[in-house]
Amino acid sequence: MSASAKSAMPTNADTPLPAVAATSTAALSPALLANMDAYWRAANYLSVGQIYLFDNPLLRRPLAIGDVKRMLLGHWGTTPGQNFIYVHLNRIIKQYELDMIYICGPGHGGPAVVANTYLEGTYSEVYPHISQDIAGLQKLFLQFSFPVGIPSHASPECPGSIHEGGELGYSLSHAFGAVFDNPDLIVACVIGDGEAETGPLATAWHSNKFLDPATDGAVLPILHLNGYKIANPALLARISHEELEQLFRGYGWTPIFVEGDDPALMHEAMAAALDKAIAQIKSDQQDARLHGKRTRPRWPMIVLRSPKGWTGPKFVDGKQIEGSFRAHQVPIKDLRAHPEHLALLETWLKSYRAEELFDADGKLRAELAALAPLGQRRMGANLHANGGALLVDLQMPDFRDYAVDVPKPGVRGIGDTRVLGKFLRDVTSLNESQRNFRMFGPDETLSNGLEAMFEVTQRQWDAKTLPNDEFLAATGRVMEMLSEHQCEGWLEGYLLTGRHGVFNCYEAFVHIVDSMFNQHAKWLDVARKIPWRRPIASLNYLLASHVWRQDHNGFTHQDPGFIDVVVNKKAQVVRVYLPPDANCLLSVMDHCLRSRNYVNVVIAGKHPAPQWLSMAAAAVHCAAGIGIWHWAGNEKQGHAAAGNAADSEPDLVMACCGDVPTLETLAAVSILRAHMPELKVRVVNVVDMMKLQPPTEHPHGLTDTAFDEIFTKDKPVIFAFHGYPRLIHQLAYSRSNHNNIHVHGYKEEGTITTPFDMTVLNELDRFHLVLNAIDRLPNMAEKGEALKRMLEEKLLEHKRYIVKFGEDMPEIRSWKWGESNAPAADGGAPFVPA
Ligand SMILES: Cc1ncc(C[n+]2csc(CCOP(=O)(O)OP(=O)(O)O)c2C)c(N)n1
Ligand SMILES: [Mg+2]
Repeated sequence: MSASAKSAMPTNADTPLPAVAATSTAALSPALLANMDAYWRAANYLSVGQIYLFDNPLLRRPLAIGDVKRMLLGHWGTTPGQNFIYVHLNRIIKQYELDMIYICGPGHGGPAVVANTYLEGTYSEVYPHISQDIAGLQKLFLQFSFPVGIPSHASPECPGSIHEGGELGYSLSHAFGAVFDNPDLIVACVIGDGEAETGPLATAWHSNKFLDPATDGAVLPILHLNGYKIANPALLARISHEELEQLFRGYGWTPIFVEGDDPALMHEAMAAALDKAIAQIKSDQQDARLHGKRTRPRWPMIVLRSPKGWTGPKFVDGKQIEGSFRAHQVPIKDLRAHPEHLALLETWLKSYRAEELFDADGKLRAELAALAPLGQRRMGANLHANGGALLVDLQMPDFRDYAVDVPKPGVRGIGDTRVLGKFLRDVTSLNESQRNFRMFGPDETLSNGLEAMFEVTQRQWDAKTLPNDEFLAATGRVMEMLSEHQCEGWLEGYLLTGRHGVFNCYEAFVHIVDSMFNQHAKWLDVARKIPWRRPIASLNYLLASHVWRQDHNGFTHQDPGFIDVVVNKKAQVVRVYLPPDANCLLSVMDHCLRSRNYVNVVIAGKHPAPQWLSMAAAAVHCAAGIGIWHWAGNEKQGHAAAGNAADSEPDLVMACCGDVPTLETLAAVSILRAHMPELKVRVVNVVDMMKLQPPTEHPHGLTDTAFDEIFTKDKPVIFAFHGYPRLIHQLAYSRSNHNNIHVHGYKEEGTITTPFDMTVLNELDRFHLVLNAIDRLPNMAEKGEALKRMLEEKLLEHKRYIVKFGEDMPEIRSWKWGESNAPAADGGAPFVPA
């Protein structure tokens, strides 16, 4: 369908449109049309007021330069179009009793969402000082983009927002995340035509193939085709109408065009388009819900082609503003230097005829206020946009029931994520009736070892299926699309509307969403300080298939740097866990799924690997986040042998963080203990990286005293770390023993090679750890030199062996803690711990 509502003014359309008589739809009575136009004018007035006015909010006296803010900030261009959309959505919410929220894709349209949530009354309810009178208006205007006021975007401070839209591209993925498992919700998602050029947005149109019309809600995309970005035309505005229509049809949507610039005609056209869209959504849903129709609907979407900066100044200083990129930010500037600009601003403000819109006290007139929906139907008050208010705790199985039996340290496991998979499977089934838990991932649930999920659920998929497909169904708890952006955006939308989930991803490729993580962490940081925003479930990353075990993939798949990105964010928001074995992984994930308002990063392995702790010990260790593994060290025996059991200082601390570093550390310790039994070695394992920071930097941080008790004040610490070594130094730089901490980690050496050789290439392997320890220990003399020569020979032997046989040496593959297979020097007794 297409409705053309053009005046003589040229718009950005380059192709004549088939004219549909807008008035033929008669969706609006003349009185309603007039009131809706007045409401739109009120929203536009409040938007311009926010950008410009310091005082004199209703222009009850002539505008003076002192009434204008000194710094003029904000974005006008997108705002009138969004105000137009909002007033029309209010009408259909009332008419069809819709449960609807609004996503402001071009989030720089903050003045629009603030203006509308103020007009509908929500704003004053959450911020009573911004009252519905002249004093409130003045504060509303002043706070916008003003020190200690509110940001210019659709930020967490704005009621009704789940999407700040500062970084463009994620609106549609957030919208879909919000409607999964919310069958009665419709998300009206405004997408900027510039935003639509971003990669994440371009692929988000495909989200319609993952929506179940029976059990999920609907998204109504509204492409805001105002023709321009900041300084350029928008691509979608410069392709032919036919091409644009075909593009969206190709994506599986039914585009409804509303095009023009004459307000009266456009009101009619927009109302008709929305009526049509809602009718189609309802009928598609009924077909699926009542008639069991299983074909994918071609959901409606709206293309709103209107001038950028609509109703604003047409020309300033001889340059076109309305309908051009110059409308993007503040259209009339330098008012203090150019008095004629003050007059232009006054004329612009007066064009909205505020005296017709607000009563003597400055309150929106009752007949206009009546256009807004009531109570929680108002988009600013809809609880879906304050998801924590709807959050229902997950039904959690007891993670201890999934414990791996670890009668002694070093027993071989099946792959830590495979154990976790069974726990997540049962989280899924226990919450099946609540429908508030989903797992997201780009095609990797199976390859990350979480195959147990498919014992109880499927991948949700509403495109074609073939008999040979596996685990695809119209409804399911697993969401897989090969776009990390979609997985992240869907999950964020799901969490922000009060549900729970996990994003499982290859460690290297989670970097694709570094920036989305940044934005979500910023949202959480701001939201947790806003009293009316209720805490939401944490965003849980499960990074399996990590840097150390990319056996078939090699260098491109080896990158542990996501942690570095994460730790830059506010300590109150981020948590990073590296459980060394399956029981620890279970304990950590149980904690993460119960937590609120965090981003939790959990890094775990999927390959068979040694298990260290019984479930009881794992729970204690993970609760502490860091601990001395007395069973692995020998400081107690060493001291006793030296006749000084009271002295608790070891000679050497071998620390580890991550599953592979833990394995290599324990293998290194077994070498040291076999060859230097008199050496007092302490083994420290770190699960919670934030323990390394001081408590002033992170709430989990160890005090200096506690840190010194674990790492000593002056003994060498050989620290085997999963990620880039610099990070440990960054976290521990202020500790008294920092100069003695020698970190081994990923040094960007990678290729397709054996698992052990990956550690050798990066000097994280047992031999290099021991070599470094010897160099750091005083008085090693001849014994140390002999061991070093032997280990250097071992490294050469390792290279010769893998090049010849293409796998690790048997003594590496079969190495087990506590067995007498530490390499024995001539005459050296092999180590067999008790
Ligand atoms: C990912 C990203 N890149 C760049 C920007 C800077 N930026 C802010 S607004 C804008 C233009 C947006 O144009 P459009 O989506 O068409 O919005 P509208 O015309 O409605 O203002 C750009 C490039 C951004 N916010 N996000
Ligand atoms: Mg635009």
